[in-house]
Amino acid sequence: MAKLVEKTSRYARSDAAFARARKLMPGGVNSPVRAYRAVGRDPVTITHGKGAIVTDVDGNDYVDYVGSYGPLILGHAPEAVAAALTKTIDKGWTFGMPTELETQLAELVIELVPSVEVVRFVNSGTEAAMSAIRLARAATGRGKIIKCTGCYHGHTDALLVQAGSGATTLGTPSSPGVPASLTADTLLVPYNDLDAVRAAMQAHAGDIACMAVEPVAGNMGCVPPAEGYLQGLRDLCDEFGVLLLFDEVMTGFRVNLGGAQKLYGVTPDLTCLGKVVGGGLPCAAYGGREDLMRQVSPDGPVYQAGTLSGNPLAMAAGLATLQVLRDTDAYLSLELTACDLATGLRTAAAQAGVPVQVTRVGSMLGVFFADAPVRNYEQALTCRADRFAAFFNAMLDEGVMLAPSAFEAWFVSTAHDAACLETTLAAAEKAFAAAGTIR
Ligand code: HOZ
Repeated sequence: MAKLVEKTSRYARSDAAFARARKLMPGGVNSPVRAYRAVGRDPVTITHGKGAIVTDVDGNDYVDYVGSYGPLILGHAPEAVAAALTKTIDKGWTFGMPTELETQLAELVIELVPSVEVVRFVNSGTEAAMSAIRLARAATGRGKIIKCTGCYHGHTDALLVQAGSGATTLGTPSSPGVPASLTADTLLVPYNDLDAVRAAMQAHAGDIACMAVEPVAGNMGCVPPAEGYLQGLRDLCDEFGVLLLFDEVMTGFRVNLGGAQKLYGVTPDLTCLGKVVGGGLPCAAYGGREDLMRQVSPDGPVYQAGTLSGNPLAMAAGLATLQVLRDTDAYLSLELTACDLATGLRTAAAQAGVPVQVTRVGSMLGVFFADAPVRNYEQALTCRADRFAAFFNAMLDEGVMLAPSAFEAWFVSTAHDAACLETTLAAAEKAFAAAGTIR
């Protein structure tokens, strides 16, 4: 189909492909932010990816920092994962019966993630967060939860309140269709604000099941925790008998082999994992203290299930990915590349005279078009989305693929090499200049 389209522009075949898709699916996509509306254009349509590069239907190559929104820490189609998938697929790919691959991945996750003593695999981060909250409520016998504005824990009803990611990008941080009764027990606090958490816990003492937080916020751009914030949350939770839930869907195996909890030395009661844990296949997990996790069905009464949960392909991809991360110097290489990228971006922005705040934790980055440091959602919202849009479009034209949102993180993979950085920073010089023309 794509080959029949006459090439009138760099994106002609993508435009044709998307016109067809738009007739068939809401916004032409299967996840809203992919529609590029926040950057004022239609998306390119991808044919394949290898290493750090994705290629579109027009044959354009891009250095990719989307990385499927986080899972692809080894880049696209890494050999170790491809080999594991090939080996597994020949044996069948779903049984609705236990396999040894599930046990192997469970063993590795439990070995690597400090808080996880027992784990349950699910299919998406949304499912993991929803299930962990249900467990927290059941275990405490309490109904209320605390979440931070701008944090995103998937699109389940009770958590889709002042949510980051696509919800913020598209201007619907709290969605219609979510009854007020389902969010009445969700208390909101600003990220990085311990006083607000204390006040909420005092005001609702004895009623709060858990405090849910992204230990590094990655869905309002990348916002690192202030020094002492995560330990402060741990202490407050202990003081008020509230469970601490780290949503490490984005940070798990990304900022450190043991996740943000290992990096910052703070152990939550429950942890959600996703993205890297499935090596790019639909897979997520929740886990934590054994006494809590044993309350999950069938060991306990807290019901949660899934036909494709723990399916062999996802388990094999996750296992192969984690083994590479464990057995190589991947995190050193990620750290060096991401550090050079962040430094280069700051330099390029300064040369263009455009104020930006470049944030970074390991291989997660944020570029805020803002004058002052960003520590929470309110501050993230002050960033110049119009300048981001100009920057994004110029980067795309220069062969660099970013998430089409000022509120998503950039992800570096082990496949990003010096040539990728050179391309990126050369593009960034032009793109910051383009952003600077927006007054
Ligand atoms: N958690 C993902 C990154 N914010 C969501 C990506 C999406 O909404 O498609």
